[in-house]
Order: sequence, then structure tokens, then C-alpha cells
Amino acid sequence: MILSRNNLKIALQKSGRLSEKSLEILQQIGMDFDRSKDQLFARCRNFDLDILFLRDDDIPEYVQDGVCDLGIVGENIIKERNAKVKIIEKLGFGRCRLSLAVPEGNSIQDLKELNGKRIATSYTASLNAFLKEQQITAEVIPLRGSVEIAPSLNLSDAICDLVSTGNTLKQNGLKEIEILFQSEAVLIQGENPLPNDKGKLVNRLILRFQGLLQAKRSKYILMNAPEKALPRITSIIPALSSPTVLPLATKGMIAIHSVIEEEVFWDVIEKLKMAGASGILVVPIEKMVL
Ligand code: PRT
Ligand code: ZN
Repeated sequence: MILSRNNLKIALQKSGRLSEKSLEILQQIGMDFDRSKDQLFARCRNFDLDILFLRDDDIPEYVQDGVCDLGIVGENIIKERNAKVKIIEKLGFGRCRLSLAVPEGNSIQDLKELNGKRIATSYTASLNAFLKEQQITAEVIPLRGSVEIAPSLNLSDAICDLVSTGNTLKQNGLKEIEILFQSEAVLIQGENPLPNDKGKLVNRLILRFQGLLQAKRSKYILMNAPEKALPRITSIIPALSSPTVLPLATKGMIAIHSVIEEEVFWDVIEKLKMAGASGILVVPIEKMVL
């Protein structure tokens, strides 16, 4: 099998922290493909799409240069590579932050105290940009991996690395003193215009991503309430559109159906109960197209 010139191409991480979730998302938007280990690309059976499996560091450039039309990669890599790509959607996984950390017992508390110190990192571009912005002069020690052990080997006084749970820092006796930026996996697209047919195909695929993500962010809510509570309840639900209202067999009672955002979920439920709602049911939504 060879890559098709007419098919869309999406770049995913070959093997690593983002791989499984990236594949899962493609399956959730209906892409049907087989993936065997060590395969460099896979072809979808039901969409004109080829999936390329790459090292995450290469994904922004592949998309920027138009070798791939779309990609899924951490924002941290896009920033580090200074890639010219459009971020279409944040995907809600692979969350982490790029942070500065120093040994626990170290007196360094404040950023300014990093002046004249050595900082080990594999994020040299991001760190240099940050130091410049903060007007700090420090020596940046580039390391490929295992950055967290640099201070104990006396290679550096501080480190700048990705953190998610913070366990690695703790295990190595380091404390976080500053966050440079937060990051998560994102769907990216090149900035150059595509030929018409490819552009249409990309938009179809993006619409599917958006339908899935919108559904993940939302819940379908059903409840019963006295009819007279309706105005108060509708003012509480930040609904997609006006809620569905159905009469119940019990006189004066109604059922109300609506969609709420996951983020405000608990807050809204408490308010609804206070407004007289009962039998509140909340169900997940599989896909949602606005
Ligand atoms: O082979 P390839 O180059 O494709 O993969 P890779 O080894 O460079 O990357 P990989 O798979 O480790 O990470 C891929 C992406 O996952 C990163 O670019 C980030 O966008 C995202 N991500 C999310 C993380 C982390 N969380 C993370 N915790 N990437 C790395 N880490 C490392 C960090 O460098 C540190 O060593 O995990 C350690 C800290 O983790 P905690 O949980 O102990 O804080
Ligand atoms: Zn990498």
C-alpha cells in the first residue's frame, strides 16, 4: 500500500503519551481503519483519509509544510518549534505544563534569583524566549532527556521541563517555582489554502471533531417540576436553545429536557433542585452538531 495523493493526511504520534487517545478520537468520529504495530501509515476504509504515524516533534513541521493536512500534537511542541500552524480545537488530553524547578533545599524562591544560574532543559527555545521576556541572564544547558536528574549530577542549578502530576519532580527532590505555559493536545491545520476538493474534505473532518468535542463538553438533562417553576428553571439553564417542555400525567407537573455544559454542571443541578426540580436525570451525549 502506498500513500494516496488525493487522500487527506493526518499526522499522529507513533508511540507515546498521545498515541492511544489520538487513535481513539479518530475512531470516535467514525474513522474505520486497522492499525498494526510498526506500520508507518493506515488508510481509512470509509473516508478519504490516510493516517501517518510520526515522532511528535516532527508533526508541527509536517503540517506547516503541507506534507500532512492535519495533525494531533501537544501545544508545547508547536511553541518550541515556533511552527506556523492553525490550532483548530483543544482536545482535552495530554495536559501538562512547562515549568521551572529547583532542588527542594535550594534558597532560590524567585525568578530573578536564576540570574547567572545554569538551567537544564530540552525546551531550549521556549526557555530562552521566557528568560528574555523576564530579562533574566542564565546559562541554558540543552539536554535530550532525563532533565530532572541534572541538578543532582551538578550539571545545572535548575531545570525547565514538562510536569503533569508533579511526581517526577517530587521523586527527584525538586520544587516547581514558575509555570512558563500550560499545554494540551490540539488538532492543527496548515495555514496555506488547500485546493477546493481537499478543503471541503478537511472541513468535513473538522466538523466531526467539533461534533464530538461539543458532545463531550455537554450533558443532556431531564427533570420533573411543577409548571409554575418553569420560568425560574429556564432562567437557570444556560440552554443551547429553549428547553423542551412536556406535560406529565400528574396535573400541574411538567418534564423539562435541555442541554448543559459539563463545566457548570454541579452548580446548575444545585440551583435546579432549589427551584423545585426533582427526578433529575443527566445522560451523556454521543455526538452533537450545532
Ligand atoms: O517518541 P516521541 O518523540 O514521539 O515522544 P516523546 O518521548 O518526545 O513524547 P511523550 O510521548 O513522552 O510525550 C508526548 C506529549 O505528551 C508531550 O509533548 C506533551 O504534550 C504531553 N505530555 C503530557 C507529557 C507529559 N504530560 C509529561 N508528564 N510529556 C512528557 N511528560 C514527562 C515530563 O517530561 C517528565 O519527564 O513526564 C515527566 C513528568 O510527569 P509527572 O506526571 O511525573 O509530572
Ligand atoms: Zn518527542
